Amino acid sequence: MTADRLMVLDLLASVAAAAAWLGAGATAAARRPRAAAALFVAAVLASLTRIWSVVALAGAGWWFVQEKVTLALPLLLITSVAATALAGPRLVAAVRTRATAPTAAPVVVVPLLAAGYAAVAGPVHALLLGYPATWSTGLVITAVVAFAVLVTWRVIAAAPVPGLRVAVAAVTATALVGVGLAVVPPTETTTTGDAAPAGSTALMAQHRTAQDTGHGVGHDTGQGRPVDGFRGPDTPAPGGAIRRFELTARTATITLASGKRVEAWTFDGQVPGPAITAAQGDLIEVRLRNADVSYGVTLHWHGYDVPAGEDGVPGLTQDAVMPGQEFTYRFRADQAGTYWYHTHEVSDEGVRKGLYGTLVVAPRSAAAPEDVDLALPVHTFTGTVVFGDQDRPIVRQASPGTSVRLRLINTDNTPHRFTLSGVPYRLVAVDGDDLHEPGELARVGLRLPAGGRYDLAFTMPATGAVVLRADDRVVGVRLTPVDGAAGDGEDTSGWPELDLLGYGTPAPTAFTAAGPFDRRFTLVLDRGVSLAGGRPMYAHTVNGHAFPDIPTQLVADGDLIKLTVVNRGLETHPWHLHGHRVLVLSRDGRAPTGTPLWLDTFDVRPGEVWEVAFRAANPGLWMNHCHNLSHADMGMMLHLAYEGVTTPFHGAHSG
Ligand SMILES: [Cu+2]
Repeated sequence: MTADRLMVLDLLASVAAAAAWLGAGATAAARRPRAAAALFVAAVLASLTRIWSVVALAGAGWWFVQEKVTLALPLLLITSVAATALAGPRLVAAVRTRATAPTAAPVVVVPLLAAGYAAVAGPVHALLLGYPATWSTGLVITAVVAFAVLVTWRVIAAAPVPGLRVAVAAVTATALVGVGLAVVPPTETTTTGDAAPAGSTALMAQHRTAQDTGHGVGHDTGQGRPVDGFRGPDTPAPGGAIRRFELTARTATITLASGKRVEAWTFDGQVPGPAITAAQGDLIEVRLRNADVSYGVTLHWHGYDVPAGEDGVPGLTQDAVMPGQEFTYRFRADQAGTYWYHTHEVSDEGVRKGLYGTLVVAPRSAAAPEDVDLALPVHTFTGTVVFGDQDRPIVRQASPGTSVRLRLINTDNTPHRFTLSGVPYRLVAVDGDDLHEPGELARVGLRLPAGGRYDLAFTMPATGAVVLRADDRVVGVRLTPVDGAAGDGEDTSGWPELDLLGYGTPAPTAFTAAGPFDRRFTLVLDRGVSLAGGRPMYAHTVNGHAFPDIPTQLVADGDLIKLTVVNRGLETHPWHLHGHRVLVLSRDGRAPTGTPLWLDTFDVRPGEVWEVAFRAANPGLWMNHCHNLSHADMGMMLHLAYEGVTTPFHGAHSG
């Protein structure tokens, strides 16, 4: 069974165990031995299922079972063994003799309810607190369970309970110690992962101090190099041109092809914003103005490894551009391929409402460009999937033999599944990077993570329509070799999903899974109640913390970094590191067998463990976050900082 299924099974078993133990206790108290005995059997079975599911889940990694093994299961085991020993024989006897009174005795009811309270701690911790269990949460939860047992005992017992006062005092003291531990800052850090390098403790301590100010990174104290000093050059590479663009952010009502009207936030009154194109080696210069987007705007170049001062993160690399203000971005188009830009200020709302556009850089190679080249940002406006600026199929005529490139860009918060029918094709690039010897594809689904890009290439066939669909139902593009050829091709919903880890063929890479790595970081993604930044919320957490309380990852220029990302939750997290592309080392322990995969956004699905690596070669301060921007907004983001880089800006809060 896969880890995500085991997680769900374990959750269901833990809820069932809690309900059955509590039900057994309640029916025993109500003098209904048959019902109590049946629920008792169900409770034992559900508890055994939990033990099995936790053992099986442990095979996926310690992260998935940490709080279960250290807290939830011991509580459940101790109480359910006691309940079985004390209540079990008496329930059996009561069913046999049909005597109802004995089942209401404290020696039957209290152990059954105690097992119920202990069993409740399992789903409560898993759902409300998440990873990891700490001494603090462990002591508080144990004390709460014990207190509930004592109160139950006192209520049910006809005679005084011996030692009750001492027990209540001990339980209260335990709870207070637990609360105290939560207030005292932890001494260990979870972010450095399994092999923190020598000297990192001092660095992390220094960082924790910076964090106490409410930010994850060092502020400008006159020492170090401010991040806004890392700016792009003002000349193109030899032979390149200067490509100048002006974008003005403004609110506007957009009318889609179907007549549907959208209250949008736009660049230049259009959605998507103006296409930015260049050839490799050109200098791109974009002057951003803000007319009336009251929250402010910035431009972040998604997947483009610009100098840090051009990265467009408000409160970290620049101040947001407020109405009436402007900011000019300048960087060399060193990377060829398909990228996109979007605002990073209140980015969940800003991107959703339309503040994005495409960035396509043509390679400076001898290869001839495709005859038909479409950049297709795919976006959802209030439930309507839009390709480019069209919510109706884009219909083109292309004569047989025409070469076609479709650049798919997922600008939504969740993945899309794309299918191309009517022609064999190749997936030639992912996240802007050309794949090595990509094979011919047909009748497969391509799952594109939020923020990610796929370039599809093919030659127009002599007959029939070529149809690009999103999510098997929305026809985005229909290319026909002759006028009048119609039809939307076949039903694609049953097509299997392509696994990129086995696509293409291997090629040498600048480094490999063998390292050696200068630093390793582990990010365990989950949900939990958080007060991060003084904002109470049911946060999306990283190692039990939410932004801005997640320790910053500190690196040195030139380091080779290994990043392990674990998803303990039930939602997909498209992980996105700014300023660097990462090489996939493994997913769930399996290394890629095909092309090297250099990604800037990788979907970590429930139960998955990804290992990726990157060279720290772009000094600055960078966001490292979930690109489901609503998750980022609810805490799932942190900073990656190069040693000695500071920021003069304040209040980075936007994913
Ligand atoms: Cu997420």
